[in-house]
Amino acid sequence: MKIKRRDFLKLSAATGLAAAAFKGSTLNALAETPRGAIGEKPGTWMPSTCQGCTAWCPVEFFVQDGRAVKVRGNQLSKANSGYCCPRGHLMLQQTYDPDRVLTPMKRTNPAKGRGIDPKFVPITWDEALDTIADKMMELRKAGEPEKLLYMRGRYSPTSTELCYGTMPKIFGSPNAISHSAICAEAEKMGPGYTQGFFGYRDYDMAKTKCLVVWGCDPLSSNRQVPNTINKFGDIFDRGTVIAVDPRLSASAAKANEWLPIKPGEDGALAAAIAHVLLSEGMWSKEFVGDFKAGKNLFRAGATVDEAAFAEKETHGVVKWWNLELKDKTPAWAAKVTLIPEKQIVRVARAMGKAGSACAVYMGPGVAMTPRGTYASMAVYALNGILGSIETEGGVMQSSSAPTDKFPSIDKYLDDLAKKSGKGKKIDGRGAKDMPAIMGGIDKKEKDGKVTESAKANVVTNNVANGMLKDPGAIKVCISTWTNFAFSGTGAQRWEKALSALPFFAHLVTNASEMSQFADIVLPATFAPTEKLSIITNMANLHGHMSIQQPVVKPLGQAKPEETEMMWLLAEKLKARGFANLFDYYASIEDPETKKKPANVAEFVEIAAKISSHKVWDGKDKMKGDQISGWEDFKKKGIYNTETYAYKKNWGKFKTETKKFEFYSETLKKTLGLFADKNKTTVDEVLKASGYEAQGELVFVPHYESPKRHGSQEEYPFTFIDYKSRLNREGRSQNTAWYHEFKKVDVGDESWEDVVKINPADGKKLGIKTGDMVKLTSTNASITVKAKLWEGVRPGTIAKCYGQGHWAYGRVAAKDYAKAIPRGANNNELMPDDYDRLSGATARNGGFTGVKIQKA
Ligand SMILES: Nc1nc2c(c(=O)[nH]1)N[C@H]1C(S)=C(S)[C@@H](COP(=O)(O)OP(=O)(O)OC[C@H]3O[C@@H](n4cnc5c(=O)[nH]c(N)nc54)[C@H](O)[C@@H]3O)O[C@H]1N2
Ligand SMILES: Nc1nc2c(c(=O)[nH]1)N[C@H]1C(S)=C(S)[C@@H](COP(=O)(O)OP(=O)(O)OC[C@H]3O[C@@H](n4cnc5c(=O)[nH]c(N)nc54)[C@H](O)[C@@H]3O)O[C@H]1N2
Ligand code: SF4
Ligand SMILES: [Mo]
Repeated sequence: MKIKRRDFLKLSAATGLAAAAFKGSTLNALAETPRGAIGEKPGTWMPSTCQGCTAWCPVEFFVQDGRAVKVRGNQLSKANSGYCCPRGHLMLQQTYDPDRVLTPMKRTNPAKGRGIDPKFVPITWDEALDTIADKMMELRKAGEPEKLLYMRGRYSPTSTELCYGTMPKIFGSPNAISHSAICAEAEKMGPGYTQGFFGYRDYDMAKTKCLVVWGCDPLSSNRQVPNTINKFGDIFDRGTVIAVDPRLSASAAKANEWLPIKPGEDGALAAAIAHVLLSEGMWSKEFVGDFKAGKNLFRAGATVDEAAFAEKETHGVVKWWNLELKDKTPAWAAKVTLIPEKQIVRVARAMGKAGSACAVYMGPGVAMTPRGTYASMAVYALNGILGSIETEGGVMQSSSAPTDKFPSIDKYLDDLAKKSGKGKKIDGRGAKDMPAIMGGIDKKEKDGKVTESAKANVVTNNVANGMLKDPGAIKVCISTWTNFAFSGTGAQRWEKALSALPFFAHLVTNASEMSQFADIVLPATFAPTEKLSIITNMANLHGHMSIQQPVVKPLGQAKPEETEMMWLLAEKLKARGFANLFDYYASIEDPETKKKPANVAEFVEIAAKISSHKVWDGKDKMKGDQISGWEDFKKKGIYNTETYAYKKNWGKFKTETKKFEFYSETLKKTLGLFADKNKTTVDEVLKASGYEAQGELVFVPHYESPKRHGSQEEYPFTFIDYKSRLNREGRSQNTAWYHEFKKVDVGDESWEDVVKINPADGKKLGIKTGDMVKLTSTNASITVKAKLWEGVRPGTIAKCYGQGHWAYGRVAAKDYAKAIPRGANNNELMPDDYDRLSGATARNGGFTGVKIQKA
């Protein structure tokens, strides 16, 4: 007898099968909820926003009897056309995860470390907040508020300002640390130092004639999965899809051309493609300009007179050719990249043929590597040669929806905050060997005088090193939505640093790895279904602003961490004589009624209204969707901007020359300012930060050889890390659906965490599919199951990021009580290293050498 899925659901509800699967802390909450098959009972679609990945999709939940039972894209969304990706559906299991933290908890075992039971006991919200406020006040009383560290992981782009941007500053600490440098910051260096745009790009996928996915797999991950799934198939009718990835990704499996590049050699391939495009006359005459005499003088090996070329929207193409490209022939690149010369030429020509309708979609695979800034510039600059910047079928700067800022905090900074807030940050940014100049130049005008300095970026993963080096530097740490003891490379350093931290409060949904070191754990709302906030993003040539709202009642005693928890904490600080944070929060004003918040609920709503009011209050004339009031916005859940206008920024790029800079005057100026501040030279800075280039080469996109931890002899394999299609960053692995459907990752297996090894290597090592193997790097060893697979070339091995949780919950970990991981965490294998010009953590580019032994 065949049982249909629908019948199975009914059967399981009737026999209590489903309830049995949810044994645990939320059993009672779940048992109270009436159940039935979807569609049998009336329900409502309620809009909210998914934050499973950085697409931040506007979605809708179907809610029956107070329970969310189904997910789809917001039908009004122009970014995802009403669809969500496979991992959007995991939100249901995440919301009702039986292992969620339901009440505040305090540690009763002072010993901290992996596998040491924290002996958490439930406490009241009051007790938890009293303790945190007491610890914070001790710092202010001792005159050392800078010893407060606030770390945020994933966040809401608007309400984060009320904590990350506000709380530490008003308190008096410079130590507000965001996760962004373990995310994808190095990727912004390419568009940043060529085009003056330090941000993520959008792509005209509906029109592109050639899509080059380079170091990312946009069908599975990256920043616009539903839009890519929607548009990808049609590109084949118009032209070519090219994938540059050392691993057979979902996009590579479908592409016309797959270039399984040797990890970390992207700068070489990009240089050779640029060489072909220039020497074969395939650059954009409209964007780049032309030789004055009309004849192409770009010939392999030959220097060109700068005066012979008249540039239009760009700056320094001839300098770039002379300094870098003239000798970077496809034959040269073939040797280092292992991509055949013929294929390099063929691909370059396909790109040239599509011209300004060729979009180079660059991802972290290129950039999140130890010398990633230059690879990022080299790959991104191809868009400049092709002239596909803001053109039909090309690459756009992101559209943004018009959020409003919260009022200035200046009035609320007391003398101590002003003094201590200016101190050195714990992440080491700005040192000679850690420039972290992602963001270019900061220009400030005061009393008619303009001062300039290099903008500093956060160096998230270096915080653990800072804490280990100076154990007294941080005494109190508050952190929201983070799991750096799992998500940062060299994760063991975080375990050590957190073990030594005197006081740590963690505001999260689940007691994952980092929470095991906490003194207090506070139950946070699961953002997409339980929190009120405003989210902005873009895709498909539209920006959008969408609401995130409690479509169901928060589980247990969960509260939103960025708004409600901060208000409650501010009240406690006020009761202890430090009122500035509370007074600031209480000063914000409802844009509609002009009322100030009288209580926490009003504060949360007013915050959301401030961020979003421009799109619904009718005072600003909106060019996109027309929305009549706050209630209408909550009902629709989304505002879409007008369509992105092509060539919008031509002639006014935010670079020093206002042009697209192949010779980056912007980088030259920024590095100059940085070197001056550190009383050294640009060449010294580059050397100290581990780059190869010196002199003029520093200012152009160029090839740097890949940096590798471990010698080829001792560690003969090169490790490739990538994201699962089902990873909701580090957060979906406690859902059963994650493991059940794991096989949707090309080459992966359900309920397993396999390392993929080329069959030729397997044969040499005597390893078969299913064998347990020990992988050893310079950092540590992990043990996992082997799978022989032809999707990686001999000499490289690939393993998905996401598994290896030893905490988090009873599905994510193999044995939560004994701290035994399910699978293995790549971040324990990979050492911590950085693209030091951006401060970003390396996880790609094959920087980890590995040896393989049978376990
Ligand atoms: N499914 C899914 N999607 C996500 C997320 C998620 O967790 N899951 N997270 C979101 C977030 S926070 C971010 S920051 C984005 C970014 O996420 P992605 O764009 O997915 O970036 P990575 O995970 O760094 O993936 C790196 C890619 O580069 C390849 N690669 C590794 N080394 C090299 C190399 O040397 N050269 C080249 N050319 N390629 C290389 C890998 O095989 C992989 O395909 O994704 C977002 N989207
Ligand atoms: N090897 C390797 N490492 C990586 C990556 C990779 O591709 N490979 N990707 C990197 C990238 S791009 C990123 S962005 C980072 C992400 O890494 P982090 O910023 O550390 O965040 P996560 O690990 O996704 O989640 C942190 C914790 O937040 C809690 N949580 C889950 N949902 C919610 C919620 O709704 N609200 C609150 N308050 N808490 C919640 C859970 O306890 C979870 O453990 O990881 C990076 N690490
Ligand atoms: S996981 Fe990402 S792509 Fe998928 S629905 Fe959520 S935000 Fe959109
Ligand atoms: Mo990220």
